[in-house]
Amino acid sequence: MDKSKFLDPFEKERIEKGFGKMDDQGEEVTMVLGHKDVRKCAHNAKTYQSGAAPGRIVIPSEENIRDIRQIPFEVDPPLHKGFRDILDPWFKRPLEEEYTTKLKNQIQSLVKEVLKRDSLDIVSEFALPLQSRALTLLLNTPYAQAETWISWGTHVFRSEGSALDADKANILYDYIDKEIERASAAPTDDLYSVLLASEANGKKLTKEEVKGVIILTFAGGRDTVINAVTNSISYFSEHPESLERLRNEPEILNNTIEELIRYFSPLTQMGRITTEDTTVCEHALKADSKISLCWASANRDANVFENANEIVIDRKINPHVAFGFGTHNCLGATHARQILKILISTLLDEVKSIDILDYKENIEDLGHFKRKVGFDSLHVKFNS
Ligand code: HEM
Ligand code: EMZ
Repeated sequence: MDKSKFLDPFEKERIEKGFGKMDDQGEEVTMVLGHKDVRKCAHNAKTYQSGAAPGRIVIPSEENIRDIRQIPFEVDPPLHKGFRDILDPWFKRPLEEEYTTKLKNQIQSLVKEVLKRDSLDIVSEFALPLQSRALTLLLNTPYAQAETWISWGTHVFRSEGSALDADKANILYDYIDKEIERASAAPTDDLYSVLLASEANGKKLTKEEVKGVIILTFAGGRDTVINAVTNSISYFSEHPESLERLRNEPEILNNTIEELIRYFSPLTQMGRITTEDTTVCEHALKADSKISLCWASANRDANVFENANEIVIDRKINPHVAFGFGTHNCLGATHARQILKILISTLLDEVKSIDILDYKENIEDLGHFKRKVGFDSLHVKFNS
């Protein structure tokens, strides 16, 4: 009963100091661990900026594998808002009925297909195809494109055994360049075409900027969604009583989804660069230092969450920061929430129980801290 247990490695430092330290390829990172401090720093884009060199705020830093700025993720206010104004309405489309119906069809047919199997790997044979197929709806591109994306594996910049993989990143960049040329020559109603025709901050988006947005939809929405789906399956396989309760009390489903996202926190942390000498948790930092906003730690802060290390499926007040906080809050959150909502509803209808047959944990190595973030593989059998 412990496969869906995700321990909090940050507790001691969070309580004793409020911050932790890690090394990222030779650069020291000060990790902000408490809920209040994380929100405070996320709110202060002036002192803690996102728009440093492309790739620098990601941990591990992606400076060596890309020089294209991801938009709006690596853009600071006030320009950031110009991009969000065009992106926000597009990323709310998952609430539309037509979108929901298509997503439901995709997920229901996937679940029906795997119900017939004696064993399957949730990561590569369920969560990855689910994520890739759903992304065709978010980008409004042909369904068949998902096959190409599935062939890239669970992370577009990383391959098993090597943290960052420039060759792999180039496959994605070449693909996106071709798609941008295609949309530019013959526009459709996909996200590429819409962005190519859009203005932000009084200027038409360049192809480079469109590329920066699209890279982010592939990179940011990939392992996060895969981990959220896989970890949720691990939880329900060990907690059939929660499936039963949700069948009887469907009104708590939204609370359950927020709680699973809080508990699993699929994106552990994100960096910022200090623009001036400053103090974080009474710790002095020079300008141009790297801090991280550790969402996963903030989400276990006992000052904010009662029984923080338990999954409380009907948790009422849940100000988690798993989707970030403030300016850069997750643009894909509506899509991710819809995926989980439809997935869990489908499990309630179709699945009685899930047996875990075999698994390999995915442990993030943050130097002093080791954090389980998901699974490299999770073999299960669904029982109808
Ligand atoms: C931003 C988490 C799914 C696209 C963020 C941030 C977090 C996050 C913590 C804040 C980063 C920061 O402050 O620097 C997650 C989690 C997901 C998820 C936990 C799934 C459970 C997605 C999906 C997409 C997406 C599906 C799109 C395909 C973005 C974008 C931003 C962002 C574009 C940047 C927003 C901005 O800078 O204004 N996400 N994400 N995310 N996410 Fe997600
Ligand atoms: C970046 C990041 C976005 C980064 C909101 O998070 O997600 C990471 O998985 C990617 O590696 O490039 O997109």
